[in-house]
Amino acid sequence: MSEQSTYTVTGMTCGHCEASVREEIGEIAGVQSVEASHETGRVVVTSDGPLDPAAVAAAVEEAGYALA
Ligand SMILES: [Cu+2]
Repeated sequence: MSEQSTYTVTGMTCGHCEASVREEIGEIAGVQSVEASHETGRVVVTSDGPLDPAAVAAAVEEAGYALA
């Protein structure tokens, strides 16, 4: 069973930003895939179970952005 969560990330302006966010969130245990759009700021994370919101926030910050 996989679970999907949607986040809003501020500060992404191009495909490189999207890739940074995808890479950092992708390192969280249990994450299967990450979609990110700089146009909408939406980040959709598919994982094999519930994610720790603090871990997601930390990963986004590590990439240089912030959760809205
Ligand atoms: Cu960018």
